Amino acid sequence: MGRGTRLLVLNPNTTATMTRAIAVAARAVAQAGTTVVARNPEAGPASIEGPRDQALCTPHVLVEVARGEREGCDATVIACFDDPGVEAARRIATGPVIGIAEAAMRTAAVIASRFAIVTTVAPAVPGIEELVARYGATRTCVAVRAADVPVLALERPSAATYRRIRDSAADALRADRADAIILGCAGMAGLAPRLARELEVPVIEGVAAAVKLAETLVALGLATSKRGSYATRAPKGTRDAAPSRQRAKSLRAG
Ligand code: 5HY
Repeated sequence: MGRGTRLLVLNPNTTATMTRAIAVAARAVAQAGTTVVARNPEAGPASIEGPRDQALCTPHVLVEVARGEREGCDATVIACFDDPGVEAARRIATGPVIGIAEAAMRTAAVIASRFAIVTTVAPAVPGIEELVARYGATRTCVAVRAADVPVLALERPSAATYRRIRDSAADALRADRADAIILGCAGMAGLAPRLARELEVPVIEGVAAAVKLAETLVALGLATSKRGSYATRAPKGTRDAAPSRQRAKSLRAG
């Protein structure tokens, strides 16, 4: 048997306990032969709750994607529901790069003609709505609702936190006539089985969906196309940033 698939599962925020929870969710569904390398950057926002956090985490996401590829990872999962840096990462990576929001939306579209996304806080909603449009899901995604739960409150969700998420999902089923629910935060991964049981509808969790999609792409021998928008060859030579000391000197020299 050849070596199994090696997946980088990258939590873009810097909360290591959340990275560990994401690793548990990824390993729960990964095939026996798949190695999950779960990581987060050393620098960047502790949680990503809106466009500014997303911008701040992106450079660190790219550094970790490049590192994972150097270490032989076959594919990368970016485990944050804003899919931060996915497009840019595809321009530097050779293996597939999968955001959990895209994996969840494409999976949901196969099993439901109407699905809703329940995420954390209101500032996260516009960015997710942009992803809905980018992934061509404006017709199938009938709502993006914030449960008003901070990302880091999901670390040890209280009964009240769980209830907020469940009630937002119930509202989407009733008021938005959704037929399925997507959990709009990697930190909600552990809640999927209970929510599915209580709501009695399919609950799609992005980390799991992305891990299985990554395994499928690798098994099919499919990697990011290096033509067109994901081409890696820069039209001109690129230069690494000079060490800051040297840069300061050259600036002083004028
Ligand atoms: C996530 N933030 O999955 C997103 C969810 C959100 O730190 N991990 C984060 O609220 O956008």
